[in-house]
Amino acid sequence: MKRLKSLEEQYEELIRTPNEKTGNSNGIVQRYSNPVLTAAHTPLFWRYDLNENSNPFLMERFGINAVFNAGAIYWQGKFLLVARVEGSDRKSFFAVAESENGIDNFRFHPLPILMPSAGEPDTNIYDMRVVQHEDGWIYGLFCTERRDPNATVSDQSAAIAQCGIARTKDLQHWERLPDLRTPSPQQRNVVLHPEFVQGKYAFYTRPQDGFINTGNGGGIGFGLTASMENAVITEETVIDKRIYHTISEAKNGLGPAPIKTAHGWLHLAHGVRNTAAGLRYTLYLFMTSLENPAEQIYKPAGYFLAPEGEERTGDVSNVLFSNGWIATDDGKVFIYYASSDTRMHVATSTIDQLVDYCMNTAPDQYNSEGTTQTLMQLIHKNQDYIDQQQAPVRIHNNKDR
Ligand code: M1P
Repeated sequence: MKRLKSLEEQYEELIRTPNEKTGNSNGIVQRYSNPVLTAAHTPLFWRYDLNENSNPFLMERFGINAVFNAGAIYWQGKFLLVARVEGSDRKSFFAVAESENGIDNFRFHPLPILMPSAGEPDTNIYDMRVVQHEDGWIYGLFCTERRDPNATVSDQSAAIAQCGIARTKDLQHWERLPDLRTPSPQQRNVVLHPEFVQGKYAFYTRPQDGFINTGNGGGIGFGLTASMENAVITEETVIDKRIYHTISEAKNGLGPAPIKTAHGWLHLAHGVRNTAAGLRYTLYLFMTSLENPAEQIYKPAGYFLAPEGEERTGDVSNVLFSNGWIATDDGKVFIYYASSDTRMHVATSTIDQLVDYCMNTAPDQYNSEGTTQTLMQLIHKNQDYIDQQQAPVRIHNNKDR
């Protein structure tokens, strides 16, 4: 009993710890000192049998390995994360955690989501994108993974990934719909656009040939379907390609559903490159046209968030991954991202900052000379500005910069 009391105290202290801003904002986003969700944030009554008679050693009866890759939605005045919770048996499931301010004090709802299957049972489900669609439903799109039926007995890792679809009105009761069908043999990182496009449901996809490698596929795709009850995409157009010697040369995938701004749809995605130390996942932004969300209009070079400090290590090190963000009515943006497939963090920004970043950061020139020229232009611009500052009449004196 003494140990249980101590566990409860530690748990409450963890949940109630305030999350402070770190001092190193790059002007694009503000990071915070603590993760917002970890395995230790899951309720004690999920992990322990609290009955002294059936658990005299007060041992964990259900191991939780990690909490990461959460979808996000602002719902009834609260910030909700639909987290990927991974048991120590390597199976993931979804569970909702909520906070009043979106920065700290995230607390799990008592029960996880019991996701119904669609025909053949899912072996593993993960990475839900939560989308409030204009048709009135909240949709959850996630990866459903099943063993490859053609795999040999000696190969116990070959899998087929597809996009599972479920919908809800209350985030508690979920109706499972048939999995999305596309021309690609594998799909992961599929996202529903929040509005109808040409009167149809619009999906961002990530066609790929293999479970890990994209093969001839890859890139962020776009396709339309008339119905969610029988979602079939017959034509996928790649709207953001993977390109040699960029942060997404190996693969990329859309994160959460895009945010509508006055200047276009704002998209958050992950890009993956190969290194001698394995794959490196970073986060990048781009924008597409309001008239045609499949038409890219701005894409700054490189990433805007990459693993730092403790974010660099975990079950799959050197990974930042995001499938959830929340834009509030006052123009703030809460970016929820996971580090190294282990824990969840928040970074804050505003629509104005993120749009400014997209519109005014130079695009990739795809070679070192172009990169150097981009830098030269900035240096010369700054030199001109400094020269003007030294002139007797200053153009302005903005102390906030
Ligand atoms: O391990 C890093 C990520 O790998 C996959 O993402 P992608 O399909 O883009 O490679 C997913 O399994 C994701 O969950 C995971 O975080």
